[in-house]
Amino acid sequence: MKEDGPVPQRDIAGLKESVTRHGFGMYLDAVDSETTAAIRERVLEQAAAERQVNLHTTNSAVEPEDDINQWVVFLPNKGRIFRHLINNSPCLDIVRFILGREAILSEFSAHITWPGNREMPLHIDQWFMPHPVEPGEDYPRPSDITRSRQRCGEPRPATGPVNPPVVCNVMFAITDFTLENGATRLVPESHRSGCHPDPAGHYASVHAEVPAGSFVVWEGRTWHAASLNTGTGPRIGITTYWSAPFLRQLLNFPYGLRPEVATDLTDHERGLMGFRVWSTYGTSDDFESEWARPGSENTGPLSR
Ligand SMILES: O=C(O)CCC(=O)C(=O)O
Repeated sequence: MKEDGPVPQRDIAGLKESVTRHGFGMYLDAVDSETTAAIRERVLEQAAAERQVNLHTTNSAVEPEDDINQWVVFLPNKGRIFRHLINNSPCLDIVRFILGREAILSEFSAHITWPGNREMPLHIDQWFMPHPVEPGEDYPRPSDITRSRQRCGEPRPATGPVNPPVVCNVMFAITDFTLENGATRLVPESHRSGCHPDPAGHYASVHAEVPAGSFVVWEGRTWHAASLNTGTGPRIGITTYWSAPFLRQLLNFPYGLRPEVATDLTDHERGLMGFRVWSTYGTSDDFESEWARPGSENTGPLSR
């Protein structure tokens, strides 16, 4: 189904308007063609090698039927070239517009939709948020919330309060995104509905058709999914998924980065990846330190 939605653009003010109004937007020429080609080559090489040694990641942890789409996860460990994307100014600008200045990177992985894939169900990324309640009304226990037991409804603006976004996703198109190859589809204005799509429902959506080097950005409440790849080649999107600094990161960068990568990061990148203490949260020893530090540097048992 088709629906009116935003158009791809080069204007960051227009992009902000689009995200506010529709819940998503598309930004052209974010990455130059040479860098995009080098990133594409590295992703495809890594994806093939991971498949060959059976270390590849599919979506089957959350979608048991979907074993064709492939994720190349934890990109900073798999090539320095990927770090261009988290230093991309329009990306950081729109992330901070949506989440504020202290947003952190939560995931950084490539999603490859291969021809013959399964349809990904529409979903929202902040599925873990408890819904707003009336004073005195019982509330969802936050640690009991699951991806599948959710309040579903129509993608119309709610009549009462809804949660604000606490995450957002900037997905870089590393190949062209087309109707045929699995471009992300999104439901305009669903971010204001305060509910989740019904897995059995059919909703009007827009395919984010953009050339390689662009990005698609959606905020955490917007209904979206990768679509079917009926073409002949892979569609590659790199997701830089960002969150409020009080949320647990989807990828645990401070723990999972290879040591040679962690030491090569700039302070700016370390801050983005969650090494910086936020208002005492994320501290690893000393409440007054600005940075989390490895256990080897922390105080152990002392005696006088
Ligand atoms: O690959 C895509 O187009 C969308 C991926 C997605 O839905 C997600 O990362 O939440």
